[in-house]
Amino acid sequence: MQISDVSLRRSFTSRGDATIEATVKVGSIEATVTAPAGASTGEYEALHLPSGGYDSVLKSFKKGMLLGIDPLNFKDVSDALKKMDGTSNFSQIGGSTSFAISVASAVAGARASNMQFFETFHLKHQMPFPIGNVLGGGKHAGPGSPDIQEFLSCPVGAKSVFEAVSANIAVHHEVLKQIEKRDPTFAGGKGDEGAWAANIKDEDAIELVRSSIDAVSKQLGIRIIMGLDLAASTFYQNGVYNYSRKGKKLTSEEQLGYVENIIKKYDLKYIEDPFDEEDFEMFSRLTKSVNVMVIGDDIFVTDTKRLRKGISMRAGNGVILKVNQVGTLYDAELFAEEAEGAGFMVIASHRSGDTCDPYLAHIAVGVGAVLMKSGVVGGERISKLMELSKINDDNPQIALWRPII
Ligand code: 2PG
Ligand code: MG
Repeated sequence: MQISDVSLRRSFTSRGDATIEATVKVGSIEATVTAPAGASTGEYEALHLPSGGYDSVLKSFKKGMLLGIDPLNFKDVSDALKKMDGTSNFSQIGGSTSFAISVASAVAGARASNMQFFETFHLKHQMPFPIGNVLGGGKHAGPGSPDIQEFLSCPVGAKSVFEAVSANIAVHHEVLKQIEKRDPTFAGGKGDEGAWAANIKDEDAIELVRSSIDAVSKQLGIRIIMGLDLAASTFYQNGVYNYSRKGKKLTSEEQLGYVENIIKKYDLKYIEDPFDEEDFEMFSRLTKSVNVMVIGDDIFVTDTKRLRKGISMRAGNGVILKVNQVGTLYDAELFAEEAEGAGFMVIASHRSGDTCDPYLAHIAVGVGAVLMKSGVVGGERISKLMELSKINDDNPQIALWRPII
């Protein structure tokens, strides 16, 4: 089986960012994939698009380097893309091009072999629970919204993915009700990922989401845990955490105390990026002092080298995996393998600017993720959630993760 053709087109993400769509052909079978794009990007991520955009991608794109490769050989496809690009961060062809070709090759290869895409991964498969943001702020919403980027809900007591997705949607609806009760003039705005974008301060928002989750959990009789993605690098400026929307500045030491305090006070079980992406030390201290999921996104950027440093310092106990941060499925799979080998949990994640492609669900199951972070509502989020639910229904032999928190 060989890649017989590759073509590129320009496209857009759900936020309207320019992006790349790739079609890979394997004989008469083909697959088309469009790359997502983040807003709260880590310093060390692959570059989404070169500054010259699509035209400059086309100048560096050499399709001949991919023809004849086995589309299911993640490594050969990755090596060819890296050779074509020639830089360490895909700054010539763009991480978007690399992502789209890498994923489309595997999807086309799976189709040509009558396999499901998730089956082409080499790690132990697992059915993750969906985790999604019901209220948002930071770089995903306007200046009146909280400094904290994501207020997350995860129904770990659900018996199926469908039940979990339904519970998260119920929480999303409950959050709207509670926002409207506080602010009858709320115009119903949402941020980039479909989470409510309300004019509310961080702690009031935590309290509101906490009470919404508790109400739905009680009503449905399902355990639902709450989490936050602070995306703290986005407001770490000149050595302090600058919560500018509520006029508060915290030193690193104070930030640690603040995070420990809200974890305890609101029974949070999941904390992502509570510190700046360079502060491995603080990640490590928090992981020692609390018994919750401490997850690194911008700190690791799906990069195995940065992860190794994190593992040696126990800077967290889980990682976000975003294929477009590193550029290829091969590198993302190595990253997941390294994380799992060290006992770190893997959370496969969407991007704030995403597409209606459903493939994240297969990546999540394929790498044995414990959670799939993909929002709650919106076409580009629902496509992934329903694909995960379908994989769950069609493959009862793949067990749902058993939460350890
Ligand atoms: C994150 C992501 C996805 P972005 O920080 O975890 O929610 O946001 O894609 O903007 O980096
Ligand atoms: Mg994040």
